[in-house]
Amino acid sequence: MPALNRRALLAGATLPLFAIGTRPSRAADFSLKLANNSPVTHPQSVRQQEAAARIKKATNGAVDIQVFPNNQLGSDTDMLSQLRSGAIDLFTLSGLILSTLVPAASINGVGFAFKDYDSVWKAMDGKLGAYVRGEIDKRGLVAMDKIWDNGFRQITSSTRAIKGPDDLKGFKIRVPVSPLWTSMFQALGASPISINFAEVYSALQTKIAEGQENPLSLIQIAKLYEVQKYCSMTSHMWDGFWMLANKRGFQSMPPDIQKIVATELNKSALDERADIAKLNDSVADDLKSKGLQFIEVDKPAFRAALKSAGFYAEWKKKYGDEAWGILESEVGTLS
Ligand code: X2X
Repeated sequence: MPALNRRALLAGATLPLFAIGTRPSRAADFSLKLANNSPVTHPQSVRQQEAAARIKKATNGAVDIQVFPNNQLGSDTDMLSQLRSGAIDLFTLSGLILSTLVPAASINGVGFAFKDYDSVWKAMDGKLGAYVRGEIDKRGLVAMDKIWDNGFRQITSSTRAIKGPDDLKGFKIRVPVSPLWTSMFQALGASPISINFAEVYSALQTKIAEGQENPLSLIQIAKLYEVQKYCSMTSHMWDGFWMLANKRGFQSMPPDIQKIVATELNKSALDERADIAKLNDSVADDLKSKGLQFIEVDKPAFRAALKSAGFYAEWKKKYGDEAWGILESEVGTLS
């Protein structure tokens, strides 16, 4: 924690509630719940635990964050409602799913917008991210500055090898609950089914869905390879998790405390990005050794199929000229 904050806190003069360092251990002034949808061993969950520990220390116990990973508090849809009502204080959620409340938040998921991680972080830590956070703010939530990495998404299947867009015809693919995802896979001719992540493994196991799409790191950590046979390297979109706070709750804490919480959460987001980058070096080999068959695809063919189905034109209209202009200023012309 920055020395300045600590001194300000220790002074206690402006923050009588936080007579930090002058009292024996006692219940925290702020007990917060932080929830996510990722397995306990996912870097997201691990780094959130670390942030909670640092925040507790830096506030001398005034802020006690309990982390509930792995959908312990419900599906993404449930947890978003709980965040809005204040039953959950902090929640990491894919921007694409958040778009059910904040339409602009799915914009980073537009098909094939990003070519690599450099362009992702430049946009999300830059103008595009700032624009989306501004939209989130209008809906009573606070998004921390640094978005957490989920990753570039790849399509897996238990039934057929997807090599090009034609192979997606009628393919029963699970997608997260988000209009952009449904629209994109409909444009590709597939039959998308919206299912929260909490139910994905069983939906694949029972073949309610033939396939799904997720970053390799999650395919590994959530053991989806156990119920899937093929993995097509489409990298059709990049997806990340915004660290969201209930604004009323967050702003009920003194500004110095808010700053500590935000700083430490943002630091852990950067740690988590590095973890995923490291995982990305080895995860494909590991998945191959577990029996997943990898397929290299003709990416431009998927993009051309989206274009000819009118996908880009439709979403440009939905997001509006301002948002689309910011996206294109970061990644180049899309339509
Ligand atoms: O639901 C998914 O597939 C996941 C875990 O990638 C998201 O949170 C979007």
